[in-house]
Amino acid sequence: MRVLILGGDGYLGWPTAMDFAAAGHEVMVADNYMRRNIAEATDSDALIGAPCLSERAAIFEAVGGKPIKVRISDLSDPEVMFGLVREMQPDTVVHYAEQPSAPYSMRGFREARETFQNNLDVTFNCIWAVKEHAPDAHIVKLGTMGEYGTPDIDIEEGWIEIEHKGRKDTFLYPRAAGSLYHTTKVLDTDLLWFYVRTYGLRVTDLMQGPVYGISTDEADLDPRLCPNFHYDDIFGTVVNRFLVQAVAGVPLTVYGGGGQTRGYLNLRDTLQCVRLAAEHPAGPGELRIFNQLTETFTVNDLAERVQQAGNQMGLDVEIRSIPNPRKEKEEHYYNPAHSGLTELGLKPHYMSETVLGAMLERIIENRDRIVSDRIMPRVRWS
Ligand code: USQ
Repeated sequence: MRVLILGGDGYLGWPTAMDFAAAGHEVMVADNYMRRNIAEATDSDALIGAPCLSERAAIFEAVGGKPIKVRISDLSDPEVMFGLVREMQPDTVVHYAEQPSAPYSMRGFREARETFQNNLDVTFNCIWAVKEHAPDAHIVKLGTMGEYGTPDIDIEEGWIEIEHKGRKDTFLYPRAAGSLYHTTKVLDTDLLWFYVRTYGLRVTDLMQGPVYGISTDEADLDPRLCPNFHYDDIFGTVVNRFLVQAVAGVPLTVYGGGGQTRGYLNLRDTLQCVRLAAEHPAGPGELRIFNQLTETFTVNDLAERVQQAGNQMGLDVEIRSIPNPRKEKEEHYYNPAHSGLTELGLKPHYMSETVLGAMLERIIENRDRIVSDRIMPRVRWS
């Protein structure tokens, strides 16, 4: 397949590009370095520095033997997006090109507006570029489990049948996101659904939980191919943060009561899910939605697992609840369906002590680069 990856410099975008290329697909990545720029502006640089995209592509070609084409350009500009799709004629467009941080989107008006404009503009341009120039292409869009929020009923895979006054119909599952960032993904889903049902586009929307991990088959070929591993309060996801805190000797930052439950997955499983979705595309006029997670944990469960893995390696890991900077339920029901990707062939890599131990080893190798000031939350929801 010809695969165009929007947001190919990100924590998920770059490993995804290498995974598709290694599997023999023709890959082009596009990115405007928004995450790098925000990381620099907010003093949130990743633990291990990643070379620029063209350097990473050259390193990957040298050690992995597969080319990845690179475009540094702003996909919120319709001319750029249209030009890329017209020129490449992709079979699949993987869309990651969004500002992905919930805390950044809640920092203030400028950051909220930047998140809102970028995320919606890129999705809108992607839809129109495909509709005009490659209408058979399959869009694989990264959504988030956070679109659903934490309702007091089971979470279905995207859709729900509702019976009302004796009649039934199927609707998008109700959404109630907990940050402006997550809300932009709700709006993306609605936009995609409108264009799918009106123009017969083919779309898979992946509702993904927080991802953890640092290792993939291709990233392990050379340390310079490592994904952007963040531990700061802006871009770091909770498991990655806890592991760095364990190494830095900082008590694990459980926000509030720690009963917040989410569906987690290993970075390796993100790659599997996206490729499975791409290699088994949605049909014309179909908005297919998968819940992309493999296990659910409370924040307290995660802290205990990291503590255990750390203790096994001789680290003295403390857990400490701190006031929750976010507005979210700290005790709630959580039961999301997630069978769709398993039915397509997903083989999960679960969060074992071995997996956490291997991540800790990698972090210990880079412990001199940890900046403790990036760890405590700097953004409050109110
Ligand atoms: N949390 C802590 N302590 C920390 C960091 C986080 O207790 O030091 C808690 C949060 O309050 C939250 C949970 O851990 O309840 C998950 O937080 P997170 O920062 O790992 O995840 P989140 O901000 O929701 O966002 C991340 C990605 C985002 C993706 C989302 C999936 O950054 O791009 O969409 O995970 S989900 O959470 O299912 O919406």
